[in-house]
Amino acid sequence: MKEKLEQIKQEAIRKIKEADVPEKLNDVRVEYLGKKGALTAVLKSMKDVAPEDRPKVGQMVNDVKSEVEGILEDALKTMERKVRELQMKAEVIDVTLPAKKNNVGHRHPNQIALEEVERIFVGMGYEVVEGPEIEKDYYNFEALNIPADHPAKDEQDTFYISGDILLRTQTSPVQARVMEKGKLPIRMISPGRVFRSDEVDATHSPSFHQIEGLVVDKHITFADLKGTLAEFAKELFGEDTKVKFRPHHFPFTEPSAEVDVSCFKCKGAGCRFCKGSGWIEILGCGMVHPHVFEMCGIDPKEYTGFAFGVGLERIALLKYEIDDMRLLYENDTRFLKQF
Ligand code: 2NM
Repeated sequence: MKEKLEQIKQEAIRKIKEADVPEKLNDVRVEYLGKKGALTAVLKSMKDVAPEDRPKVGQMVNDVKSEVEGILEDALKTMERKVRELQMKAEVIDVTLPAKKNNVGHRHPNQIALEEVERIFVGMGYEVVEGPEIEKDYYNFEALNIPADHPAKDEQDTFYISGDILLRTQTSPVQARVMEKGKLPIRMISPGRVFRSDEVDATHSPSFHQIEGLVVDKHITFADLKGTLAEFAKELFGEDTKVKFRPHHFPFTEPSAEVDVSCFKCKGAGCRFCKGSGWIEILGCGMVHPHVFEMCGIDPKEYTGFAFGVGLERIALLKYEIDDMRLLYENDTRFLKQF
């Protein structure tokens, strides 16, 4: 019996030494110490041992059992320590290595230009109001005095979603909605994305951004419009910037004008930037058409107002001297990180 126990013990120790993963140690535990294990089997076979020898043999079996258990526990601890050591080695951080370059995001040139324009008008007491990009024909055209047969309404120029639902071609529908609410006076700008069925080139895109402004109050005159836009141009392009109003036509304003600013590059002498003229066109404007007021429930005998619209991309291209609008949409970080 003694030899048999010794043999079992040596066998168990050999297998413990051979084990290279915790699972294998567990297999050894089951094989020798488990319910159906080799040592348990010896205990069960005690009935064949002479009664007077049983305490001694029982003691022997239990000694081997606890010895194997002890070796097994030690082996498991050693194995866990080794695994941990390997893990520590693998996870070691070399604090002397040079740091990875962290690319910090920043504002898109359109966003920089937008925030600049917003800052100027908010400083003059204007509210920034946004509205839906998907609009009703009514707010995009009818309420703004754009008749059904106007060329702007042509499917060639406007993206229609269904009969009377379209992608807004300007942000003035936001202003029609504000006027319709009837809270006066109004001093607002509405920046946002607009859509026109244009071919892509250096100065056109089917989707671009506009900032439109609107002031409605009693006694608002064209002089207020001129003063406001002259101040805006100075803040945006520099204190010595001059403005020039040229008569124009828009359906929603009467009278209407286009505004040029003196070229901020050559100060009006003429250069590549202003195509030699000394002037750069930046916006459209006018006095709100009485019919627009009527459509929006405002009495044009009591109230007057002015409105204007600027293209955000146009401002960004001018301010940052970019010569192709497509650069603003391609999201090439080599280009964008310059701003
Ligand atoms: C422009 C030019 C002229 C304009 C008109 C209105 C409204 F809602 F009051 F009728 N909002 N914006 C307007 C006037 C826009 O963009 C070149």
